[in-house]
Amino acid sequence: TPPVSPFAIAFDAERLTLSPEGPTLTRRMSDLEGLFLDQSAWAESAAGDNPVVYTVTSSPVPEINRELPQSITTIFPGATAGELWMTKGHQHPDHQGEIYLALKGRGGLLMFDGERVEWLDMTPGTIGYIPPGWAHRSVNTGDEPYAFLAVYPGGAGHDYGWVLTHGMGSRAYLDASGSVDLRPYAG
Ligand code: PAN
Ligand code: ZN
Repeated sequence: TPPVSPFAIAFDAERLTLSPEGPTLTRRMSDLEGLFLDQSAWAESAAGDNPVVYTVTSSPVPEINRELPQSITTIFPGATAGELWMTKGHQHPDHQGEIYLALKGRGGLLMFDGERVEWLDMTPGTIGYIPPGWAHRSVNTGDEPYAFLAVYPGGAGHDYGWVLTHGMGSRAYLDASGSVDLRPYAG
């Protein structure tokens, strides 16, 4: 494959769109099987109105070695049996690092290396660094959509099975005062 030529992407910070734009992915509740602690609340929601939990809009940079793709994830506000809406979460098979930049709303970047858990509060302007070997999941902690830019090595790949096997170390809820309440993963 010949390398991509240099090009500019117009980013609309209000509408969170990229132009030119690559593929867009929509994750509904039914795509998040086995991830929420309360499986029956998940099943009821997935079989019911099956809401869109998040979207991922990519730039047209290919996901191959040496390229540096970007994407914008938008997580809608919500909770399933109290557990805040979130991305599936994944590990990069060869443990490549990644950079996130929060754009809109309020969120968190939950990371787990199999033993240690880290949580970064993400508000517009926060750069979250994901070091090699840390599985990562994003969470909307606010009451409006939470959006962030991700930049990652094109050959990184996405291992979703790792999270199903190892979990993410913690789960994110809100306490009575509206602060993030991280609970042991369980289940
Ligand atoms: C991000 C994520 C994106 C969606 O672009 O892929 O936020 O999360 P899941 O892939 O866990 O569903 C990234 O970390 N790319 O490597
Ligand atoms: Zn990643």
